[in-house]
Amino acid sequence: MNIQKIMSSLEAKHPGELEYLQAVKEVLLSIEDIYNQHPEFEKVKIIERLVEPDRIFTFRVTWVDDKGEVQTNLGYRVQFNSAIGPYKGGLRLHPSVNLGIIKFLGFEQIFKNSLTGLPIGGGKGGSDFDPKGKSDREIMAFCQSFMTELCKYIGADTDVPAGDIGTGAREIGFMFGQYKRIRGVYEGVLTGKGLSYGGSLARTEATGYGLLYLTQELLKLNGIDIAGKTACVSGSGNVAIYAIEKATQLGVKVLTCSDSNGWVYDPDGIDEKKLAYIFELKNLYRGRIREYAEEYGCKYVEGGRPWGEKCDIAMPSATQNELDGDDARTLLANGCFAVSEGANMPSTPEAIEQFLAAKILYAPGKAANAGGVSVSGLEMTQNSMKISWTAEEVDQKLKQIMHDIHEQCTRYGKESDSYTNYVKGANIAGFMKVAKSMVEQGVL
Ligand code: NDP
Ligand code: 2IT
Repeated sequence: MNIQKIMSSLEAKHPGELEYLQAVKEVLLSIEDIYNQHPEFEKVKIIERLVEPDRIFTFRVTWVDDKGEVQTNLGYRVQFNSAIGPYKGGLRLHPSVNLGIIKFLGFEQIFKNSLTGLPIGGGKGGSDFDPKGKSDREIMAFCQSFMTELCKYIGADTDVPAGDIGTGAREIGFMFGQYKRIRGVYEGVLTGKGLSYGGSLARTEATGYGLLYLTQELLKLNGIDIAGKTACVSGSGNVAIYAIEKATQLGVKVLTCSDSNGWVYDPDGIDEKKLAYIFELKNLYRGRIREYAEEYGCKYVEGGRPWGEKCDIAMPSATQNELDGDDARTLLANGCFAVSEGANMPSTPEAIEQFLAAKILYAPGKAANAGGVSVSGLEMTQNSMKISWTAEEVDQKLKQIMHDIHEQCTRYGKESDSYTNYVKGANIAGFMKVAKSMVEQGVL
């Protein structure tokens, strides 16, 4: 594999799609050796086919705001790869959304979904719509308009979207209603649905809980008990909230969380009661994390990220490239020995280099945050079978999946000095299954 040649060709074809190019390069560097040992992959040009999505839909989303003004946003759905199952991946609603971001997320999703062991391919979508400050009616108007176009391309056995940044239970509900209304079918076309209309128990908690299950495995393998450790978390959304909840249940003291305006440091730890406050603040009042610091009298820092605080474990759970080389050096200097990623691609390539060079325990998002899409896969199964499992059953299956993901990472990521490179492990394990399926299905 000539990585330089492939990357230059992609850079020429897709200039400016920086996050997508970053995600592709990381995977290629990880799989290079194993790819070169499999001439059957090169023979049918697996890499050249894998890095380009099967298809991309971009569309206009027009809706009317509360002042009666017409607003127009851009909508996207990238169907990246369906070698092992229907396209599957979330919908991001954030003003920063562009094609490069949706493509990076869709590309990552291929390998993550493969790692789960479930039959789901890779896709992603979203819009540059900003849900902040919008009324419920405006959110509904946007979601209905978005789905009016999206419904042409998705279906329970073809492409199954879900939540991501800015898309939670409220948005999924509005979108599901509109899909049903237009297509006239009641099917599991979205996951993360409400419990009264086909959602799975434990899906809301799944990404955060799964993150902790994987982190626990990481530490256990090295003979470290997670109880009694300190952690810094970024974000205060779906992933961060349930990561903090499970961490606290496991005896970890979580010192920080954040939003796009700033971060809080609570030396006493964010306990269940304080977490309930954050949940209401974020999901009911849609307020700012600054209010937590006012409520509990602790430190609030406007702007920036919490990586300067001393902790044992860092769990970036907000967005991509939120932890850079300098942050990584600071974390390491402060004794941080484990980083597990709740967000997708939160660490920059330079930060990852630092973690791997220091040989700390580092679990990339593809492995660490796969719990969300795993329970989405289980939601699809329950919808197909027209049954619902108990929360305990789903949680048990989630634990098993995270355990298996960890095992696959160690299988493919163990280096000669017995250090486990989870980046390599996750990328290779995810890639092998997809590549083999593509070979067996012929040149398409
Ligand atoms: P939410 O919208 O629920 O929460 C996102 C959190 O991150 C908010 O606190 C938000 O702050 C903050 N944030 C978002 N964008 C930025 C930014 N550009 N700069 C600083 N802070 C930011 O999203 P999720 O919790 O669902 O997603 C968080 C991450 O986890 C994303 O990377 C997502 O792709 C990933 N992920 C999500 C899964 C899921 O099931 N939901 C599954 C696997 C991964 P504010 O409110 O101020 O915008
Ligand atoms: O990044 C992710 O894995 C998600 N946003 C969840 C995707 C899903 O289909 O549940």
